[in-house]
Amino acid sequence: MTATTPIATSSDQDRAKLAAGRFAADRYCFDGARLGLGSGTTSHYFVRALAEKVRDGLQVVGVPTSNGTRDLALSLGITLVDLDDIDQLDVCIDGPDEIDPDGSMIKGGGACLLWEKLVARTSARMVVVADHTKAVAGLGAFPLPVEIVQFSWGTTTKAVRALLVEHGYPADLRIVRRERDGSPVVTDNGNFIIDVQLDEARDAAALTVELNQIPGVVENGFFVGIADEVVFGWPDGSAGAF
Ligand code: ABF
Repeated sequence: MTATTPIATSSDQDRAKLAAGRFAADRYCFDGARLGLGSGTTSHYFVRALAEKVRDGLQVVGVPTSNGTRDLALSLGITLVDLDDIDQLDVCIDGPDEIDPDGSMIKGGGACLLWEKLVARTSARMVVVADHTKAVAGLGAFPLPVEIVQFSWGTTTKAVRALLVEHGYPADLRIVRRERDGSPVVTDNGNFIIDVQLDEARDAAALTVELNQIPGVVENGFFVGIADEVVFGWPDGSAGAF
């Protein structure tokens, strides 16, 4: 029986995230599992619940999707491996910023989308862990993160805008380079993030391919056709897989 050490939660959303993370650790982690470890607070609730099982003797290895998740997993005693050293992960557990009824997502609010998509794509199953607020009828209210190289980032941003105009979005749609404390956010890969306010993302499947064809674009936050299952958590502590 896993002793569940209480994790302080402060809000309905936090309680829902905790429920989703714990549910995923119980449902998808087995002895010998090779796991993709997501980034963001919901994924980190999963990592903490997984660590309790590891302390109880569960044998797993993990591949982190960010330096932050790497540091958390190592601090909790979870064995990490390099993605290049294994042919495939059994399951990746990661969280969205938005997820629609088809399982398409916007991710990257935490600026970790590149490793997240690489790890998700190298996993036999991709399981999304989300609190109840992440479910949307259609993507786009959350700004779409696009990871771009620092060199000539303004030129790349103009090319992104031109592509979106070709797709029928307004020429003045809001695109901003993400900053924190007045400085540009730099990803774990040394790149910038621009956030694109689409409002209503009508064509995520096409854009997720076309955006990456723009010189200077490294990856985008549309995750289409990647999620296999979704675990939603609710503030009352309940959770379920769909
Ligand atoms: C990361 O976690 C990001 O892709 C996504 O933006 C974020 C979701 O964060 P949280 O679980 O904290 O809501 O995976």
